[in-house]
Amino acid sequence: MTTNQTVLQWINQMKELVTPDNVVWIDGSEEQLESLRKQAVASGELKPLNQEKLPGCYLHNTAVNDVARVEHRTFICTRKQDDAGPTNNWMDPEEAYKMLYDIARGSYKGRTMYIIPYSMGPIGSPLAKIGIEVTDSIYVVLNMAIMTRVSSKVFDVLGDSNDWVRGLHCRCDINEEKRYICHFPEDNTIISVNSGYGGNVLLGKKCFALRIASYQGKQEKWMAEHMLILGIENPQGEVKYIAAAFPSACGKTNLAMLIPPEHYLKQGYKVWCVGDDIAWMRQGPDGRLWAINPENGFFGVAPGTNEKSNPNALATTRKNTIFTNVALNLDDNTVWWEGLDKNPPKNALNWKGEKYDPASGEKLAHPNSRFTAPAKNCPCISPEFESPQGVPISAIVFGGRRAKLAPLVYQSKDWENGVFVGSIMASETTAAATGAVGVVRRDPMAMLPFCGYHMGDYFAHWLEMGKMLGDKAPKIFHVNWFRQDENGNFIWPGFGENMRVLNWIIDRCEGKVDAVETPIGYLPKPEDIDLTGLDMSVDTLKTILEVDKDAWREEAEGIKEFYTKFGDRLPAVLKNQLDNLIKNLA
Ligand code: GTP
Ligand code: SPV
Ligand code: MN
Repeated sequence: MTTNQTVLQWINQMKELVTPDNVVWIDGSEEQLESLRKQAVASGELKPLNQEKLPGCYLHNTAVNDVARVEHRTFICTRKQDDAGPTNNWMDPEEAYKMLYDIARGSYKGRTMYIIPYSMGPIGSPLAKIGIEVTDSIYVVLNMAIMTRVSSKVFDVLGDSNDWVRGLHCRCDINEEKRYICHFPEDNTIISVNSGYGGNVLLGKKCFALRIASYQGKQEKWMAEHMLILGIENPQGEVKYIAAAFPSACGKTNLAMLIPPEHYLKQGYKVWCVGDDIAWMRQGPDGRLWAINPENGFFGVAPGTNEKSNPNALATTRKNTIFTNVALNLDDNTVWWEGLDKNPPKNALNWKGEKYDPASGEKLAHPNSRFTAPAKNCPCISPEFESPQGVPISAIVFGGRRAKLAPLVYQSKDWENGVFVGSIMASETTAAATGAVGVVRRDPMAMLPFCGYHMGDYFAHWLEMGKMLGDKAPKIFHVNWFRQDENGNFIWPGFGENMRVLNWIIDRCEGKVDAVETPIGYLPKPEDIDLTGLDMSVDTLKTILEVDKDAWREEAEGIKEFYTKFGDRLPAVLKNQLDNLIKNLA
């Protein structure tokens, strides 16, 4: 398939290491994928679903101990420990290679090695990059074929170049004690062993498109971010693009596929989805920041997805989709998850594949159950989705899951202040990673688990990008859809209604609306958030548009403590921003 020596040599080295019985090069053709689906069905790795209601759809169950990303077993292996920074687990590259090779050695015995050439981004786009993943899992091949552009054509683009990312995945025996997700940013390599869960094994996604790519972006002056990209078309047909970073399971897929409220639709507003999880952004020839979505599909959270919350996502999953760890309705061979509708199937298998006992009170689907669906299935996929130059970004939005404190929306004062706002982001943890759920933690730019180098240097890179972009830099905002009342109910209706906030953001970018200056940034005047058709009083809205100075002073103490982690690699600009915030709150 290729004569590229750097590829062939590495493949040979991997073959000698893992000693497969067979080797199959994946060319991305439908025939080849179809024959793999058949094999996976025969082995029980995939269950075919009701082909009338869900054509081309399958169900997969992971091992019970293997249902989410494992941050404590994820490593950045740089020669100098300090280059991985205080927020990453680190291992010496030599030691890591030795340990991983010991685990991987001979592990493909009796199995097939699949070699997957793929492009992150439209094949040949100046913003795209190439990877090759070697795996012994058909599930991984089939998911990669949805999530990335898998094709022998990537070798035409690659030519003789050595500029591609190596990825070795070995299922081994899914032993948690020997599970490692290791990144070697200094040699473009990823090794993942003993897992079969998406974020740990679809190596194009978090491992390459964020951890390795963030490091590449620092060297090459571009940005790899955990961001959705959406376009808002106004009634005049003009489209403005927003990139938004929220931590895992905090609403990126939902916002990216938003359907505007009725009265916006009537006026002619539309929202287009460019991406739901990752953005690669570079300064364009016109000086603005341009973004592509490097992925080709959605690996979305199933629970909570329904006809009301996200009809576009639901429609996207109605064909050619792989469901992972949802429940199987045995009556009609379809899938179900919490929040799909109010009628859980009585005759069903739960996400572990066990007969469901409705009296047990247990969940049918895993909270981190997911769908893998092709982007082109999405009813609102942007006409610019395949555009090699990407889309120009007008606004960058940070957001977290905060029951208290963070207001519905505010705008930073300028780029430097915006970088500060991103760097102090905090959010309640979710089921997307193993560990406690609902604990507030600092998650700068939603990149805490995904930055492939020292986060102090990452902040400095953001500041550099701002200097480079100058007055063409996007405006930076912060949102919080998750404020709760005393009874634990969400105050803001969220989902499609978030359009009302996006509209204020776009109006701010265009200088069309005023704002109130506060110590943390510019907040909307309550009357400037359109509440038409919404059962919400201005007084209620006001409660989520407040800056509680006492609470923020306490927050500032937490930020100060967090910042000490970065030592002298914390840019002075951010230290000054924090001092300023404290002064403004006094
Ligand atoms: P990853 O794929 O893990 O990166 O997640 P994500 O950021 O794409 O999150 P997603 O859109 O899948 O949403 C995760 C959960 O948050 C789902 O259960 C949603 O129902 C819920 N959610 C999303 N948007 C909103 C919102 O505006 N308000 C409320 N209350 N919940 C929301
Ligand atoms: C996330 O956890 O942010 C995801 C899912 O998007 S995973 O691919 O598992 O990382
Ligand atoms: Mn994500």
